[in-house]
Amino acid sequence: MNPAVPDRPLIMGILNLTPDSFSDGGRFSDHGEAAAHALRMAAEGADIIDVGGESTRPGAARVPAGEQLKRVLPVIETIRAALPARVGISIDTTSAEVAGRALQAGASLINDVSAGRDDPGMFALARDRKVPIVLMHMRGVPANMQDAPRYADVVGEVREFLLARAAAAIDAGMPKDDIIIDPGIGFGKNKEHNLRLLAALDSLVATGFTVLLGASRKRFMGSVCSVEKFSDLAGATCATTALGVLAGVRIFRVHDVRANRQALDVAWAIRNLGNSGSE
Ligand code: HH2
Repeated sequence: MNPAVPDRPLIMGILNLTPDSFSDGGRFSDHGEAAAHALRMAAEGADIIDVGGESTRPGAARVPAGEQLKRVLPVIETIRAALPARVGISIDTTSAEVAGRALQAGASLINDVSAGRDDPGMFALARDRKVPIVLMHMRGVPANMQDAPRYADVVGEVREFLLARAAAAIDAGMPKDDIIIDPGIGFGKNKEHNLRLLAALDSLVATGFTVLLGASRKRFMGSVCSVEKFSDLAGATCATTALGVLAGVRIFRVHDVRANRQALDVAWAIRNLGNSGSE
């Protein structure tokens, strides 16, 4: 199945190979531990494992391609050999060099939080290797993105940005079906911006592109629920997954796979009810 045009919603389990990710930093810096976590997420119902070697938390510093490769390549090779064939691997990077080597090692999807703006070679790589790419909205860069972000119309501006980046990918020769768009929850947005985007997911779905949602354990939900520990936000994340399924979102990037799989399956069953009454 092409993850860019799935026939049902998918769970993407997060595997952060970074010492400083904001909710699970440092947990999986050992390769064996990381591989075991990937297998556990697959057993809990992940359809894709998203492997990243660079944190994008607010204020995070850039990680050179060589260091990202040292972190991600051995793990991708190990998990590709061990994961069931139905489970895909995506590479979370804005570097075409890292993405290219990750594809060689067994990844089959590129997750680019810069939407192809960091590296001019990214669209050509995805086109030539015939793999789907996630294009995410971000205002600013991780180092400064949370410095009082402002929008006149957050939903409209995010949608226009994503359509422009999708058009750039298509101009570079990518097929429409290989493009996935993502509102970039938490990337240069305050709590109200994030909530407005979650309330308007259907307007992104209406663009006709497959939509990915990455709300998992994000800081604004901690403030909504008065929860301080990121790892206590599985329930909050499940609420966004259920809403997203009903709005037509097709990929959910999450830390807590088992809980979100349940939220997804129940919401999907509800979405698929016919209009034929109560029998
Ligand atoms: N969020 C994060 C990282 N990558 N990719 C997409 N497509 N969408 C997202 O919302 C997204 C993403 C940040 O979350 P996390 O992986 O928990 O933290 P970190 O970037 O610190 O590793």
